[in-house]
Amino acid sequence: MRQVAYAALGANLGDREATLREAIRRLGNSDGTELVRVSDFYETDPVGYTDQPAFLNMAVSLRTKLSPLQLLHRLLEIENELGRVRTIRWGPRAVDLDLLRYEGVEMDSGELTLPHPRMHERSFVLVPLQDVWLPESGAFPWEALVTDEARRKDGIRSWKLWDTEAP
Ligand code: X6L
Ligand code: MG
Ligand code: MG
Repeated sequence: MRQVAYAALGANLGDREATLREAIRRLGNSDGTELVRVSDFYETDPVGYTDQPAFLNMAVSLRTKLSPLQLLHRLLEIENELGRVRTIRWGPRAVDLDLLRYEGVEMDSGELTLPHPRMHERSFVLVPLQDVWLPESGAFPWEALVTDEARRKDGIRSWKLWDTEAP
């Protein structure tokens, strides 16, 4: 049985697009895991710690037979493979892969909280997530938060469409 899960991706150092494409490729090639949808790319104003370069953000939906913790560990492994170095909290990073939701799972283990508790406060998560949301997950719960006004205020710019060799 494969479960649906959603992940958010971000990068603001180096060749952001190349890094995100490679992260998605590796995620789709992970054991027992297939991509379902890949969002467009968005360039976004930094949040939290604002004195850093703009991010590219995106999201994916996937089906996996990995458990939530196995999937989290795979995401962290890909971050490491692609050169993530953890320095200052909320600071610049080559790549960031966050697990947002995993079908049917609510948990808080210290290592992993599902669903992600603060995802709906962040347009850089919600806008791409809306692109990849699957009908079987029900109506998109944050529809009312994703407005042109919110996109403008939060500095979310369409950057590039996902084209070619999609999943
Ligand atoms: C007050 C205090 C308000 C903290 C917001 C929000 C902190 C988000 C951290 C916050 C606060 C975060 C990205 C980013 C980060 C990203 C963009 C974080 C972790 N990651 N900005 N800032 N995209 N645009 O992926 O999400 S740091
Ligand atoms: Mg993050
Ligand atoms: Mg992260």
